[in-house]
Amino acid sequence: MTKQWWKESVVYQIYPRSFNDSNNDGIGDINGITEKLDYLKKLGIDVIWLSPVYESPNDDNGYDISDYQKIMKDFGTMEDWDHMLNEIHKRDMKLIMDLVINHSSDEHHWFAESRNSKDNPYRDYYIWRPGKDGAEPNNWEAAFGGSAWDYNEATGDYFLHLFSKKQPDLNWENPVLREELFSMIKWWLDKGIDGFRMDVINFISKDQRFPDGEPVEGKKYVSGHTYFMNGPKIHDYLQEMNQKVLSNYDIMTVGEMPGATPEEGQLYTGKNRNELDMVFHFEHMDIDSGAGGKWDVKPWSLVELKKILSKWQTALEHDGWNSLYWNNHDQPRVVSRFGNDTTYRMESAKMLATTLHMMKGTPYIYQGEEIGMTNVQFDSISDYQDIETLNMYHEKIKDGANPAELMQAIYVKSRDNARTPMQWDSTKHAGFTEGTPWLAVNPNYPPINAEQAVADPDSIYHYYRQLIALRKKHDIIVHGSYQLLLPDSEEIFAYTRKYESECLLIASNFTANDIDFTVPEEINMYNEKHLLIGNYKTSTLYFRHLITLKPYETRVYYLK
Ligand code: TEU
Ligand code: CA
Repeated sequence: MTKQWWKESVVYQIYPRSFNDSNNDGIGDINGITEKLDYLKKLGIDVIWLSPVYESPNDDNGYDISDYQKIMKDFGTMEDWDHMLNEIHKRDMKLIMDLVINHSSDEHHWFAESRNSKDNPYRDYYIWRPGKDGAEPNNWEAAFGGSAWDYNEATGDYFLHLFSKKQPDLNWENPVLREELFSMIKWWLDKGIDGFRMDVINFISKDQRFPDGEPVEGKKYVSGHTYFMNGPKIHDYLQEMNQKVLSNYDIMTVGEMPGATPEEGQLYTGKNRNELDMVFHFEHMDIDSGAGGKWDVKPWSLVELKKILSKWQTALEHDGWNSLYWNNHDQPRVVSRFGNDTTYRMESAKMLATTLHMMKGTPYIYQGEEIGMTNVQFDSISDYQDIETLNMYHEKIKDGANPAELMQAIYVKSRDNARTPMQWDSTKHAGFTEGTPWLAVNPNYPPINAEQAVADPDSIYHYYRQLIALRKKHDIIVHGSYQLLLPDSEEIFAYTRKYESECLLIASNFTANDIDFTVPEEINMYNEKHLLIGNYKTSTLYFRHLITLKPYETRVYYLK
């Protein structure tokens, strides 16, 4: 394996609660993952990213950790985890764990101590500030609604929580806290894992003045992002973590970075920066959000999507590295969001996969994406479980919002779209559990499930297998330079990749209509031309200057 093996890898994200339930309590678990490792190996993935399985009260489904070195009972035991890691490594796959160290759970013993008294040894593990004019220290809004500060009787002051009030932010200014976290990180690495995905890692450094955010007419609480996103000491902290721990292991690290720009992305991942290997940015995940934020759904533009992804391809072209993703446990299903989850579900899922996997960077597949799982539309808000969705709904209903309109926004954007149980087969609850699933299975599972996909050679699953296999076979996919074509087209996403004497031409139709694609002149300088992969059987194997792309058709031509 080369030192930077993660540049050639494909990562598969597992959201354990919804992946596979081995003991029929309705909750996915670690032994359920181990049961499905051969399915993942057959898909061809190299690395598994496992969302949190640590002890947690589940206020935010495990992103609120109460013991970083214990396994949540719902998911099994540390022995189950050790067995899973061993089975993953036996299959020549790797495991990265989810590191949630911007905040802990309020049920972590550190916080229980910290809130006890102002002179408690753990006091400065968290961020405490006195109130101002009888109210919170500033006007920041928490991601899950309300103020980002909560009052604590015992000490008569407030603690910061950028997410839920049960997720108090850790105080990274405190070197003792940093050392505690570094030794926990080392403990997991010494257990043999292969790296980390780091949760909102670019939030850990806050402007210590904690100034008010920009006021917004009619809003009591507003964004404080300016004062904690890519904060003043973020690079110091990441370089310290790298120097003291990460650099001593052959691992991969990917930082989840809401609000990161390509320039910052280069600072986080540049080869001489000694920070992280790659980042998840969010720019392409915000293109269907209006001025009112995530729930203010607006039509998205392909021109804007191409501009954003191309900007990141170019910015990290020579130094730094991209992660490539459409989906994760926080985002709606891409075939429903940017494709067509009815008439052209199969074609558009394959087109989206091709468009992403042929770019430069490490591709991430989120569980169920490889079989074209779609968004869900539950009848009532009581069918939903996600804290972000529920808090938004109840807050807006209090403000007089129309329930039906809120449900429409929830259908498009709720995180529960990604969290309905993995659809394994057409038996009850899609084979996810023989109990009652913690969150209902999407009712469209009878035709959309892994068993059907593995049996159908034309399935999205087998198409993903081909894409992954191509990445292993052609260096140009990993190392080739990227060049966008037709930047102003709202129908076609076309680009080239070039490497030594080779070129790939990728052309994807993002519409439900036949669209003509004029092949760029420069292509004629190549003698050898053939179709590398396409999602229509009838894709021609040879060139013409004018190609008519069918609805959601994608083609990758190999040129030399
Ligand atoms: O998400 C960080 C984040 O920015 C989320 O607020 C995300 O943008 C939002 O949910 C999209 O609607 C990470 C985890 O991925 C998420 O599951 C956690 O809820 C959050 O941090 C707090 O740990
Ligand atoms: Ca279970």
